[in-house]
Amino acid sequence: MTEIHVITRDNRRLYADHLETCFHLRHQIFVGERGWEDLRRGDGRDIDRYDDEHAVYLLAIDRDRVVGGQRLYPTLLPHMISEVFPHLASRGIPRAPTVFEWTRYFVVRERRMGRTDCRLLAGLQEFCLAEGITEVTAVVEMWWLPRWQQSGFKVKPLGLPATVEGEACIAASVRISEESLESVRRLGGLRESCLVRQGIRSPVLERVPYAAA
Ligand code: A1S
Repeated sequence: MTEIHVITRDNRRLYADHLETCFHLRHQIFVGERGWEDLRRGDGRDIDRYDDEHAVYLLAIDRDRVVGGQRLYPTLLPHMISEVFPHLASRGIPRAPTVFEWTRYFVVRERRMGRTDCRLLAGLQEFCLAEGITEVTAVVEMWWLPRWQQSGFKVKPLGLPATVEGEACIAASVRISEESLESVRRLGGLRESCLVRQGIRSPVLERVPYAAA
C-alpha cells in the first residue's frame, strides 16, 4: 500500500536512498517530460538551492519504491516565490512561520490514476494540520485550479496569471483545513491516515528559522 512518508532534517539519513531516487525522478519528470530545461543537470538529478536542511519532503512510497513526491519550504527564508516569481504575487508574498511554499509535486507515470495524487494531497493537508501550518503557497499552471476545486482545496490567487515558459501560471495560496482534508480523503476513498513519521521531532514548526532573510 502506498504511504506518505515525512522526511525532514531529523530523519533524512533513514531515507538517503529514497531521496536520491526522488531527485532522479524529478529530473526525469520535470526536465524529460515537462521540458523545464533550466533544471537540466549532467548528473540526472534535479536538486536546487531549496533542497537544503529546511526542506520537508512528503514522499509517496509503495513497498520501498518512490511513486510520488512533494516539497515544503519555510517562507521566512528566501524561497521560489520571493526570489524567482515575486512579479506573480502582486497582492504581496505571504511570509510567516506558519506559511510554507509547496513545490516539485509529482506522481510517476505508471501511478497516474488519481489515487496516488489523492494520497499526496491528503498527506499534505494532514501533515500541515498536525504541524500548525495554516497555508501553503505555490506557483502553478492554471490547470491546477479546477483540480484543487475538485479536491475541496480553498485557494486564493496572489496576483494575476502570467506566462512562464510558455504556460499560463498563477501564484496562489491554499488554506489548510480539516474540511479540505476530509474532502480529498472522500475523493480518494481514503478512510484513514496514510502518513508515516519515523524518527521525527515534532512539531517541525518550532524549529523553523524565524529571521526573514
Ligand atoms: C507544482 C505543483 C504544486 C501543486 C506544488 O484527462 P486528463 O489526462 O487531461 O486529466 C489531467 C489534466 O486535467 C490535468 N493535468 C495533469 N498534467 C497536466 C498537464 N501537463 N497539462 C494540463 N493538464 C494536466 O490533471 C488530470 C489528471 O492528471 P494525470 O497525470 O492523468 O493523473 P494524476 O494521478 O492526477 O497526476 C497528476 C500529476 C500532476 C501529479 C502528474 O500528471 C504529474 O506528476 N505530472 C508531472 C509533474 C508535474 O507536472 N507537476 C506539477 C508541477 S509542480
